[in-house]
Amino acid sequence: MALTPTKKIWMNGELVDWDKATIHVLTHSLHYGLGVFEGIRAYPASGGPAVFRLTDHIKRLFTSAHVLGIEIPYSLGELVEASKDVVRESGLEACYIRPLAYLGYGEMGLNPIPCKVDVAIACWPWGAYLGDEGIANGVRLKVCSWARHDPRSLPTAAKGTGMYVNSSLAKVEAVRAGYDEALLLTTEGYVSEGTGENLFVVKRGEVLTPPSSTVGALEGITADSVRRIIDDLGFGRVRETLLRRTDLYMAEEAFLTGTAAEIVPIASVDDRSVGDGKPGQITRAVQEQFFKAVRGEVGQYKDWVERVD
Ligand code: PPE
Repeated sequence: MALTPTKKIWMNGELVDWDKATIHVLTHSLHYGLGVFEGIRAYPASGGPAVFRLTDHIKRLFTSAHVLGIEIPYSLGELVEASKDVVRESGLEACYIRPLAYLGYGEMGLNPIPCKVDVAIACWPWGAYLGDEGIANGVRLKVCSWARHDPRSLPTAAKGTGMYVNSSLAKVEAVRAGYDEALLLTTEGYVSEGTGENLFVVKRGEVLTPPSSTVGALEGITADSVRRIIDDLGFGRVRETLLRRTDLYMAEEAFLTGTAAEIVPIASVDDRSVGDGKPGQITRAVQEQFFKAVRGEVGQYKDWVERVD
């Protein structure tokens, strides 16, 4: 998805011009993929742009770094404020925010211990990640041949940059085959997640999701919000359970959740329609409440909305 530049990018404590936010080709993370990042969205709210669960996202950035042994040379509060600065500088009402901590220039070789850690935060306008049509009518998924990387090989709990090779391989396979998104299974054949989204299924009226740590899925902040919304709307507590691909074929409803993707109904999996192939009642209700919540329009979720001004 093509980028639309904004004015400034925060780099190691300073706001630099978009075009000047460059790095050396011998930047360590570019070679070995050891870095951590976040994806966060700001939405228009009364009183200016509001960042959805900003502090929780920055907390996860620190957790990912902790898991991967990367020491971020800033505090949580500093990166929260820096993210707000970037949004404010952009003048945008709605945008996607990308904090990134990576191993910088100066060392080579696989031992990352001596490397310095650099931090950047950018933002840009980003429309519907899986398309407006996808949000409205659902996306077509394909179970791909690449298994989700095993938690014994890579710490799937961390949002690490290099781990996304797995997602990119899956995405390319699905897109080339004419689908909107890939669904990754574990090496044991259980449903894990999309390339950048968690997954929910409705079966016999009950909302189910795979247990993240078992299936190597990221613990999504959108998924966490959605679980609370589902419970509060009276659809019951979401139950964590292992799912097979056939559970999706037989589901009444299914949807994906993620910061970039937001809430996206699944119309079909492997060319089998999910339910009647149209967004279901629970999916619709969750979408509606989520899009209100992110704009600060639901009183009980106002703590999720962190205003920039
Ligand atoms: N699983 C994966 C693998 C993942 O990357 C994401 C976010 C999620 C689940 C959902 O997590 P959360 O955003 O906290 O609800 N993927 C980010 C990266 C997308 C990209 O293309 O880059 C995102 O949505 O920002």
